[in-house]
Amino acid sequence: MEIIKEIERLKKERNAVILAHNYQIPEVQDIADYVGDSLGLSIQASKTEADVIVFCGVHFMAETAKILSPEKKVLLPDPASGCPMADMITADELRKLKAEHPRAAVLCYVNTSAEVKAECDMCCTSANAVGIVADHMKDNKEIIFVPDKYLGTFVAGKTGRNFILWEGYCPTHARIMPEDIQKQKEKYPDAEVLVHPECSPALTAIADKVLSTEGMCRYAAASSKTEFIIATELGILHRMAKDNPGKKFYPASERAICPNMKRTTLEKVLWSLQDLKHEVDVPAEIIVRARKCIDGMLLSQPRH
Ligand code: CIZ
Ligand code: SF4
Repeated sequence: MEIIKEIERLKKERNAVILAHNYQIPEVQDIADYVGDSLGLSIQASKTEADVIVFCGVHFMAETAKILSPEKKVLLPDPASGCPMADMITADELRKLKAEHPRAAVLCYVNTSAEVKAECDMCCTSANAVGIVADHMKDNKEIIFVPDKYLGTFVAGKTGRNFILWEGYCPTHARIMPEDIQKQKEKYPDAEVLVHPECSPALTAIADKVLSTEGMCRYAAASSKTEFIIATELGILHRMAKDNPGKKFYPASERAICPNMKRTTLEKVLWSLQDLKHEVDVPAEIIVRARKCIDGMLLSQPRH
């Protein structure tokens, strides 16, 4: 295809790398240099030698890449690709919550703006949240966890801790209902049910395994089972099927589509490389403050 050739040519000319999240559309995943979760993408962003990072994901992920590589140009092919969950808490709201709990340590999910991260002590992804709390926050008597109340509830349960939670959630994962899983279980009784911790407790309760997207990919590859019902954003199914020929992956719900993740198209990736747009910038002072908790996130290995 002409467009793919042109993307490849411009990528070389610009010395660019294309990073794509697991929830991106198949065509975008297929032209990316690396496909992964926000932890993996952040690691790639931190060690790339490219001058330009085309980030096929949502805004907070591109901001994280910029914080890790401030000297690089970080581009978001569609500037309107936001994350409604990340938008559910502002830095002002977090400062107010901190003032109400002055002794609490603050842990944020990576799905937050750079400004919110600048207010936090630690940052986690769904792949390493349990490990960060168990290994690095043992001595913190009070912990504020923002913004995902479902991930927070899940991690609190796993670690036996009590968190001060925020009322945030992912609208895409919240659309998956327990009855969707029941229906798929009736159709595919031998399938294992893998549920993302952004789903509600009603779903994590009926899961065979609760895993981040990378955790799901690793688990499915290693499992002797051949059928899986997947309760997360549908984009992951492309990668799972591609990496595991012979195994079958069924969506828990056809409704689990993140409109923001689907905004990135091949055309927009091409335009992004042609025009060097849309650049994501983070103020220097925020970079310094947010960097500390992101560095901690990168050092903590995934634990499922
Ligand atoms: O951390 C990420 O990339 C997200 C949003 C989900 C996951 O579990 O990988
Ligand atoms: Fe945000 Fe949910 Fe979309 Fe992920 S799937 S980017 S958490 S809205």
